[in-house]
Amino acid sequence: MSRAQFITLEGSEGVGKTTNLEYIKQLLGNKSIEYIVTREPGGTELGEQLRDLLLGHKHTGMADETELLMMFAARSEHLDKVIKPALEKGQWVLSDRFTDATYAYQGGGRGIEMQRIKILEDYVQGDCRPDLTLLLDAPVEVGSERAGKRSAPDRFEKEQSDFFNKVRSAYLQRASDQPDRIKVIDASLELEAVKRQIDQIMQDYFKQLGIQ
Ligand code: Z5A
Repeated sequence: MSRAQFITLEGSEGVGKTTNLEYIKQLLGNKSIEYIVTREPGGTELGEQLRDLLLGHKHTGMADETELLMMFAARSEHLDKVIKPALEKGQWVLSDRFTDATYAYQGGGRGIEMQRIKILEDYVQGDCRPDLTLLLDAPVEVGSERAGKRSAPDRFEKEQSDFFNKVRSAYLQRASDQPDRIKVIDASLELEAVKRQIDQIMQDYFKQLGIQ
């Protein structure tokens, strides 16, 4: 049996990460794979408190570097308390966002040098990286419309479309740089068509790992 896998879901706001996470859980369940589901920023008590500070409107003028460091502070706790222990126990980890989001939002969106993010990634994570990343991609207007229908905007959702276009480009650039790990899914399609793409990727992945 292969070692436990670390899978992440990425994409800009409202593309359908949370919705499709449920579908991936089903696919793992069908293979009797033990897994945990988590999210970033968050996933631990401290991480969820940092999430509230990051997404809430109390600190609207937060410096970009502060935002970056808080993302990695939450991630450090998440790795230590949740992700690494689960993987060590043989449980797969399914995370709604991880470090690709930092490259996309703080790097692409805020304009922080990617090299600085890489230094923090290496420092905080050591050699821990996701094994597979599903990038749900859709034009910014599609995600904003879906997210808008759902709830009041958080501190990130208040950003303008220019910001989200930069986020999307940074994600797509990473996918083009790391095609073996990051699989791009056309999330602008209706939900059933999105699920079919996810199913194909996951079945190929199971096959690659020798999971019947
Ligand atoms: N952030 C960061 O800046 N740096 C970092 O390092 C990390 C995060 C880790 C929180 O993320 C914020 O943190 C995020 C980036 C930043 N801010 N933004 N923007 P989050 O994941 O909690 O927030 P989010 O991106 O806004 O995700 P979301 O709100 O949970 O959206 P989603 O999960 O992608 O979408 P959804 O809730 O599954 O779907 C939205 C609606 O669309 C819902 O009504 C669905 O029923 C509907 N939907 C879904 N798929 C479809 C299709 N295919 N057709 C039609 N309708 C659909």
